[in-house]
Amino acid sequence: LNKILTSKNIAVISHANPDCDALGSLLGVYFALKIANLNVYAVNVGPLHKKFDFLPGFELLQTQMPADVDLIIALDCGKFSRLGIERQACEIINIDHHLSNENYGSINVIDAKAPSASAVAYDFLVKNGFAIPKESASCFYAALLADSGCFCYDVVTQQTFELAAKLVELGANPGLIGKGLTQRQSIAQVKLQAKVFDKILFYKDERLAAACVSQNDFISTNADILDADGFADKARALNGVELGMCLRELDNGFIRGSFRSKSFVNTTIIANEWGGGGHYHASGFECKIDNNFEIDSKKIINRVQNLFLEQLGDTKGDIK
Ligand SMILES: [Mn+2]
Repeated sequence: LNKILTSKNIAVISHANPDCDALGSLLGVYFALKIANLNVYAVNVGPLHKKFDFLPGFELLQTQMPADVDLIIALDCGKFSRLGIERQACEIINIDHHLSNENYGSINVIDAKAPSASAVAYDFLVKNGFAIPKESASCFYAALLADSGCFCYDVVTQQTFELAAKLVELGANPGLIGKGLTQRQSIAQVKLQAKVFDKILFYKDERLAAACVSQNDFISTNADILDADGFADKARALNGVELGMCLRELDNGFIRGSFRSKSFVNTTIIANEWGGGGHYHASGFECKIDNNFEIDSKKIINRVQNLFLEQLGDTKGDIK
């Protein structure tokens, strides 16, 4: 606490390619420190997708780290390198819920059982006597809603709803935030989805579903890379599918892979294969393209099938 109160300029930051938990946790902490009269910057290296502009304070986000910062508070980020910034001389408070967190902070506040980084951040602020303004409550609620899969994941407990209720009491509007998060698709995104799911691939008795999105798919539907966010979730949502995956061809010669499992597959083990990471039910990686997207996708999917089977072996008789 002293570190926070004695710092002149604090940067609150979260991982590159931020999701709703990253930005919601970041902005929630930002507003709580702001009303405590601290000098604070909201920083994320981006890219910042406008679909998150329903979050209070979205317009305050800056993509460059200011030079005069003497404390960094990192949120929802398991690895220092994912913050996308240079090593700083100043101290870091690392607030997160990734099991794989590398404890890169001078203070590490990690709760791998928490449904969202915002839940950890909320506890941290309250324990240290900070007031939670309405804007923080809204941002924390949005982050909680997103990272709990709209309260559908196994991490959701009675405490999750108690936290949600508390955030609503503090001023979060569930209807507004829920619609902001789930009912603002662009037509380009829907067209991209139609195109990609028209050619979705199934393996292992249709328990593994793979959606592949090439640069050509993005261009022909006028969609951008972030419009494919959520495709792995949609693949997993299919009846009978245990593991949903999405491979995207980025415009810089890389592939981004995302994995989502329904119950027994530990997706962290799978993403680790390509140097990625994440959570039990959600993980991802990026790797350089060797040949071309089609050939590399096939290779990755083949490897995933084997990793899937290895985990299936551990749970024999457990699944349908
Ligand atoms: Mn998170």
